[in-house]
Amino acid sequence: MREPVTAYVGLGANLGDAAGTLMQAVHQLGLSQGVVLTGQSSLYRSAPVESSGPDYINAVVALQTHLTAPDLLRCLHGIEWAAGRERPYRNAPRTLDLDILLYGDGQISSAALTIPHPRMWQRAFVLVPLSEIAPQRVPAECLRHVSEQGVVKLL
Ligand code: PH2
Ligand code: MG
Ligand code: MG
Repeated sequence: MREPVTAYVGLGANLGDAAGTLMQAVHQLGLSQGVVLTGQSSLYRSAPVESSGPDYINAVVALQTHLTAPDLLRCLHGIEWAAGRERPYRNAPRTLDLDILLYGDGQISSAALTIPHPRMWQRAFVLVPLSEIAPQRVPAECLRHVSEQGVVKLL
């Protein structure tokens, strides 16, 4: 079998019971074939960035996986679908968004998938929870760069 890879997945939602949906998604991810959860950040609240609607709830999880990145993406899409995700237009408010942020040290650029996630380095709602569980993966300069973006850690 392939060596397991450490991947980081960003979770976000701003429709319905966003915090509840995120926690349910983490649970579903932990039950997924070929995935072992190894870390979970706190939940964070932030205003929509290039999006609209209510404030978002965001978090990041770490996992070990034998899945390839495309298979992991398919798994995430299944969990999004089960949470009622619709895609009426780009960056529409959503019940659940699951993004692969990092997949080991891999770099992938295909029509379906870009890793590292292309916008993660500009977004506090990704970098702040990621730095909570994997500070070694977030350059201090990137974190400083987004420090003006309001992200509130929830208890
Ligand atoms: N996701 C987006 C666009 N904007 N803003 C916040 N605060 N949180 C998100 O998760 C988010 C966003 C596209 O995926
Ligand atoms: Mg996203
Ligand atoms: Mg997405």
